[in-house]
Amino acid sequence: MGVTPPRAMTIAGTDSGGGAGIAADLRTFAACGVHGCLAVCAVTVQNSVEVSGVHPIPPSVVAGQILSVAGDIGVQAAKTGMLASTEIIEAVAGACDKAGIGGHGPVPLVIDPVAASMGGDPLLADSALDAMRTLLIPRATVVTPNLDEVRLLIGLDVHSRDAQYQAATVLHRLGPRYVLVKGGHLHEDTDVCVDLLYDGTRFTELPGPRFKTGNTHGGGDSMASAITARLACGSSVPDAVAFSKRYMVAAVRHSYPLGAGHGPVSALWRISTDPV
Ligand code: PXL
Repeated sequence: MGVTPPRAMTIAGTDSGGGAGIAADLRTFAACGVHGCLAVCAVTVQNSVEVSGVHPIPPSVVAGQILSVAGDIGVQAAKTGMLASTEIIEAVAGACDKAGIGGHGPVPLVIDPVAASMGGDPLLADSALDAMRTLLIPRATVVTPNLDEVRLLIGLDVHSRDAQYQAATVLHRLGPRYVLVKGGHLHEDTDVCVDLLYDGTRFTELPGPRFKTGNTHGGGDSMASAITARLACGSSVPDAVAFSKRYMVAAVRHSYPLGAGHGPVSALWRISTDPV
């Protein structure tokens, strides 16, 4: 008989192209040695070029998935991705509260505030940003916005390292324990990409190489999932974030073309035979 691994849950949407969303999350969980559970919030009709349909799941079904898993299997960490609507955010916040997920309790919650696809297709209603700010981000152990999401959440356009620090400070006031402001869209003409972690007291810069590739579909999802997986294994937040940065550098290095649009990062590099 095998030993039961740590369990992590993704609360997110599906991508029929298999590059982003729940597919990316479960690949990353598997590559990091944790058992992945899932609560589907929306089904997208999607290929590498466009999102041509978004079909939200009834909020009670979303909450049901979370509570069913929590009441039996149990999870040591969870993350949210595409949540689609205010009603689903309300259901997720309520179910997480009941299940003891996030809210600075013993089960960490990573919030990836997904708002749009790489091609700019909306994955979250504009009217749902307020629920994201007030119901979910305050429950987060770590919130992981990119710079587009920073602009939507707090109205700050980040074009400098100073502004990235300011964004982390403003976002921290919403109530998460940690903020990770990802720097992928900052200084895109340089060969470094600096993410910034802030715990309300201390800033930690996480520099990494920048790759010239358009094949970064699912990158944000995979990064948040790698953090979640390590938290499920008992790592501290700074260790989990540092791990996920190393993990993502390799995942982007191994990204591959797929279809005519944006290819995905390769969450599989860790279980391939290629040396990193
Ligand atoms: O990468 C963000 C994302 C998350 N979830 C789903 C997506 C995407 C991007 O396209 O389709 C379902």
